[in-house]
Amino acid sequence: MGLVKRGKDLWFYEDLYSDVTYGFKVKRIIVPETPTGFQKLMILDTERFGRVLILDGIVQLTEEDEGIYHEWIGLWPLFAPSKTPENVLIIGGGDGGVARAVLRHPGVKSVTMAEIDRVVIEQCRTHLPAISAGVWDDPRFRLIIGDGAEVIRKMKGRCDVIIIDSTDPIGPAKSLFDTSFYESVYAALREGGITIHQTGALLLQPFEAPGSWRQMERIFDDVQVVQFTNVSYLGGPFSLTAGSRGRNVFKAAARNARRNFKAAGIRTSWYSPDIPAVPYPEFQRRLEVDKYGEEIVLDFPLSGRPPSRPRVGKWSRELCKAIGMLPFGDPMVSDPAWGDDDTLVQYIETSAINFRRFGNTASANCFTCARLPRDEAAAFTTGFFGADGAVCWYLPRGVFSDIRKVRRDSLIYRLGPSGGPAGEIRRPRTAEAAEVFKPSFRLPVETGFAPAFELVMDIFDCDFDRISSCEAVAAWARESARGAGLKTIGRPDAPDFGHAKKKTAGPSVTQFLRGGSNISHYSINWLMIVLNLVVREPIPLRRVITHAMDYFQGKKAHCWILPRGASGKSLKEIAENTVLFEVRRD
Ligand code: AG3
Repeated sequence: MGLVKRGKDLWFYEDLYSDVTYGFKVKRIIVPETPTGFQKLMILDTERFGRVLILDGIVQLTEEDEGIYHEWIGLWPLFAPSKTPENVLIIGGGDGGVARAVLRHPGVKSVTMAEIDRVVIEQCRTHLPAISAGVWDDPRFRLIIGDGAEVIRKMKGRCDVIIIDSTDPIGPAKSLFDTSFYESVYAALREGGITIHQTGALLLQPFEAPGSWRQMERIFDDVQVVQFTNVSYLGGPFSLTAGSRGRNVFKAAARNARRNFKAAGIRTSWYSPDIPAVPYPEFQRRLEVDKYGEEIVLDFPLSGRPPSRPRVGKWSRELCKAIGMLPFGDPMVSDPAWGDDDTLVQYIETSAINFRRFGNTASANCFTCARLPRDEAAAFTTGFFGADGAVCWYLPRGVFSDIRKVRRDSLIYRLGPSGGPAGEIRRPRTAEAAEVFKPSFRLPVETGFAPAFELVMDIFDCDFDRISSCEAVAAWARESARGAGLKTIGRPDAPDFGHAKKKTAGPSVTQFLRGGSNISHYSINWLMIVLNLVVREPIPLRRVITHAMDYFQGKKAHCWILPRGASGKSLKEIAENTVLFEVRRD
């Protein structure tokens, strides 16, 4: 929204979220919105907050409360380690606020700042001089105008602390949230070194801190979230995520901070070692979860006439209520002219629910990137269609640990009266990727075991740009179908639900295919994607999987092959035809 006139007053409204905003009255425009070549910069003057720096419509700092953010991000990593850090690297931070906080510490010997946007520095020096408070002339300070991602690659093992003072991962800062960037940050740290960066408002950006935590946990030896609240970053609890090189760096952080702070003898306004800036326990729990999605797939025979399309639509609406998820957009249904029995896809809050019919077998699935009331979803669905019994697959999706845990948690069972498993529980057969990729490997549709099959892929450590853009995921769906020799119908549907802004897990895409099937995608947590492809024909498995991994630049994938529409077969045979395997791309 930006600047808005209200009567004779001028107001500013922040644009970060599509459904909630932060607004204040403007006294004077100091620098009207100006493109810098990297982003749009604006500086306003206000009665309440003093001057305010805004980049791409998002408040970066206000004179009134900038000290909270700058002291915490600048001083927490200086006081947490046992030894005083001497060499500090700041990525971004063009307003100079972080450098000011860091240089207050007399033990710091050098501060290098790599800022990509010269205009931010110039404008802040002119119009917000108190933020940097003369750091530019400090002999310990060195400025590099350039891309932080490149600067850091040349700094192997030289930094004690690396502070990434960036905007959110939606503008020029995007590349700073890549796994390869974190790898170079780790390489640039000395043993015992710490890096820290902002990871957004914990409630309003619920996937950002957990995503970053998960990504950093794979690279750094320890990870810690620092939580604080200020006025200018809307949404209450705000997070900084820190990573260390060395195992026990954060263990004694609180004790070290008290001692080091005292020894440094500096006065602060907002930072204090006596404030334990740990996340609320609820956030800590969310950070530590290892599973980012749950899916239940149900195959059940239909008795009597197949359900009409409106009835399937009713199922999707009512299922949303039963599992407590909001539907997004309208359900998409296949057209009989496509030679399809019936397919319906309904996007929901964090992913989607699907219904497919293969003759008189129905196959439904319900996938959420949050908690799924699995048994309720199963009981509701079979009850709704009057099915008597079903074969169920419960798939833990987006599990970051190894394939053994994925197998242990993947369940194949028959549905009991209350919606839970009845009788025996089987697990998928695990295989080596090499076996599945052999020309002699037979898919369930090739052996005649089932009329269709589903290929499920969870791909990790993906390229942020590809998984966070609707256009990019739509292009994947199109290319992937073409590469597999599948005939697409219409265009991929990749609606923008404001994924990065609202409480969804990421962009989704659905591409209908001729013959009653589709491919779909949801990205989770800014770093992984989950893909499903349901087809009736054989596909070149290896080509499809490696294409997806190359396209999203994922390093590892957990894949399942599930027979679909074979509910009449024994559970043992179904489990034998359900294959779980891991693929790596180094
Ligand atoms: N950079 C962090 C701005 C965070 C705004 N994001 C948000 N509210 N989710 C601040 C730069 C100050 N040196």
